[in-house]
Amino acid sequence: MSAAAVCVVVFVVAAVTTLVLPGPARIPGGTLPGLADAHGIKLGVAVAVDPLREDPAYREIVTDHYTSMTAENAMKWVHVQPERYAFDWSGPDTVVDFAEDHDLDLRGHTLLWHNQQPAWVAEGHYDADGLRAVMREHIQALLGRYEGRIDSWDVINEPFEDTGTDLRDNLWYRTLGEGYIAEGLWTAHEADPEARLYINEFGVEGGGEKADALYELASGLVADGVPLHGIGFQGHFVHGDVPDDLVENMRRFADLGLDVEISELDVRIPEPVTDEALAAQEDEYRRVVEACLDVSRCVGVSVWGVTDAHSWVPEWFPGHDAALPFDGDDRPKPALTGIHEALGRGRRSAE
Ligand code: 9MR
Repeated sequence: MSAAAVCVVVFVVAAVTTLVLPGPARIPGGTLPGLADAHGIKLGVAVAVDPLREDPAYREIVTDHYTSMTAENAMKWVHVQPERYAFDWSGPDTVVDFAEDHDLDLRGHTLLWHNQQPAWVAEGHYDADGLRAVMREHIQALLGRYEGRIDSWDVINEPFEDTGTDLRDNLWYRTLGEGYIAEGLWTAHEADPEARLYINEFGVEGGGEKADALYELASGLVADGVPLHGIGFQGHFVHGDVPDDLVENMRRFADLGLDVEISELDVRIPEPVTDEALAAQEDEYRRVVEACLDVSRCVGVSVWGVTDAHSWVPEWFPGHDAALPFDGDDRPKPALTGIHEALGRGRRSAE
């Protein structure tokens, strides 16, 4: 074969390889976990218990691509303590053991929230002292059981109304007043003094009045010496609407001395899901990971589900799909390449 022919063959093979091979193989410079570790951020994923136990392909996606896990549902109140004093540790144990076996960090999710509360809590008609006792028992049992094994906890989840600036009118607020937030954080701190404690919220990733209200709340808690260590910006985005001021917004929270992280990233695409939309989604994932890398106190980015087959999106937003970096057949999507490219670029120090 002539040199020219060899060149053509090499070129064609390279081109075909580039087209056919999925995301990470196209990007030089290391594995996702290796790059995430090298740049000092966690790359996390929310997991469900059943596929973690039963599906080897699911497990492999987690261990090959991520350095951290969040239990998508298993540590929520309704599953952990469905009846008072009747704790079910089977789900959380599976997640915690898996994380330890594979050397993954763990985000604990979540303690005080308005959803997925069992009826005995939600309809318990407790007065303030009664509810305070219920809160302490739950937090002490859960954090106590896994003390030192779960790196951070979403202690307060979604404390603001969906839109606007009001604190959410949830059971905790109605019964204990605004102070429930500090009480929850102090209780969690006593139960596991090493755990990093978070407020986790949505619709606050870019600037705006809800983000400003969260900033005021966080500033006050920090000034009062309450053990608040970080803010989780959930990051449930709609394709085409990822804010462009993520860095600026996260930095002002970081300047309070708080860690920040993107805690539940997904980018849902209105159907029909086209190749163009998936390509643009690649850029959106890249931008979000770059934003984290551009904030020195951003400790990680977690995506909210292992594959599109496990995502909450199609059920909750009919007509939207394809929000995650792996498709419903466990294949990597362009979004994974976006993450990989951002990590390949690394941190820019511009603060
Ligand atoms: O992904 C979770 C889904 O399986 C549950 O049905 C739902 C119940 O409200 O909660 C979802 O997770 C939520 C998370 O705990 C808090 N932020 C919003 C997430 C998506 O709703």
